[in-house]
Amino acid sequence: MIQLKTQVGIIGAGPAGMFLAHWLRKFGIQSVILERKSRSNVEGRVRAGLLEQNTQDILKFLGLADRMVQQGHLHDGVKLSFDGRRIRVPFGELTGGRQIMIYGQREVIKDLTEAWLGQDERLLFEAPAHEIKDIDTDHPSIHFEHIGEKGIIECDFVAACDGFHGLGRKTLPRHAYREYTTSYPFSWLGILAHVTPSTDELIYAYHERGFALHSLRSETVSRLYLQVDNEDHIHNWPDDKIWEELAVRLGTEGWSLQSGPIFDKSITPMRSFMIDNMQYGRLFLAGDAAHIVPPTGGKGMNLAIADVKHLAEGLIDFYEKNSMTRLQKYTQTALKRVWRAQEFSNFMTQLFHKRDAHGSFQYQLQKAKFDYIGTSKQYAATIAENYVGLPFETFQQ
Ligand code: FAS
Ligand code: PHB
Repeated sequence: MIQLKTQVGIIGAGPAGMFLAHWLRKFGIQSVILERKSRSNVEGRVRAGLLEQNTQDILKFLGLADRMVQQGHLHDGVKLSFDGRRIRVPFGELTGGRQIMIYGQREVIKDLTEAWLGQDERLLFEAPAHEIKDIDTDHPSIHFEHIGEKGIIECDFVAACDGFHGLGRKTLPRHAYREYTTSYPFSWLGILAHVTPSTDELIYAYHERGFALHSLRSETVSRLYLQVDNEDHIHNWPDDKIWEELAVRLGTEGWSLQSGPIFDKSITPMRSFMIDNMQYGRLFLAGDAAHIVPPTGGKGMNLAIADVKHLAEGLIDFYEKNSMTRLQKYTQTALKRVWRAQEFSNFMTQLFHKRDAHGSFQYQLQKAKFDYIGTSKQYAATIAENYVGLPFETFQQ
């Protein structure tokens, strides 16, 4: 039996778990991280790519931003297309200088994991947590298994950073929260390809054949997405068909899409999900464990990190001032941003995805919104400020 004792037991070595562990360490608070998958599995996941201004600032605050600054791509605007007409929404002039950084989630995870293990801190891979006990006492525990051996972590707090399919939300008493969920009648087919990006900024495109997004990872790797039906299958999409469809949907006058060898492709369903209570006793949820947003707004990972800021500050107050006030308000504080991100992600998803017949009433509403972004600086500013990430002060009124 592995017996560990710490201040904060963390389940999950994704963005939420790793950011929390580093933030607590910066203030001398001990934690142990349990991760059910292997290190290579976690670091190999192809997921998000867009870091909000807040996330960039937090990485710098934690002293973990060096590689992001060297290898990331700062963007000062985004391109929006509708039926082949393209406009640009600038960030800096509309948000007082805030920008996004394109730097893959897997790179962020590699940086945080390397830094954590380099400090000889405790992180057990292939160590699934099976049960969280005594969350309504001041001595909760996490029961896990690691390479065939049972284990227990005794701690003051449990942070369930274990994603949508994790243990944390399942441990909350069912009466303690209300669930909200919306599924969308489409999915995203995502690819990574060895080809120089055909754009210097992201392109979100509505087309009568469906949505497409051109993102990137480096000067030689492009990241692109296509709207597909939920029942579609990756085997229906050979590389040349993907490139052909992307070129049509992203096309605009005087522009062409470069193609290249695809080295990763997958289909991800779209959903909005959340619960209205992210804590119970000494158990706290952060990130996808408590909420899922459609990736159209590039919010998923950034929202997880925003939760961590509030949870870390609450835990620091407990250990430094013996105050539970911030922890008691954690859910209330975090949900303000979560609802804002849910609304923005839903707005971007409804605006750019094909749902009704071309020319239908729904289509005309989408086109009217798009046209308004192109003519109203005020409306464009709402898109810009939500996209780069609203400052934390916004929610402190
Ligand atoms: P994560 O799911 O990243 O991490 C949870 C961790 O907990 C996992 O490593 C899991 O193995 C571990 N775990 C679970 N149960 C456990 C247990 N019982 N014991 C121990 N460990 C356990 N967001 C964007 O912004 N843009 C995107 O383009 C985008 N694309 C995505 C594509 C896919 C396929 C998916 C699934 C998500 C995507 N997201 C995207 C959202 C994604 O980036 C999440 O928001 C982000 O990973 C959330 O981080 P965490 O909350 O840490 O959860
Ligand atoms: C990505 O680069 O993977 C990405 C960027 C913006 C999004 C979604 C995904 O909205």
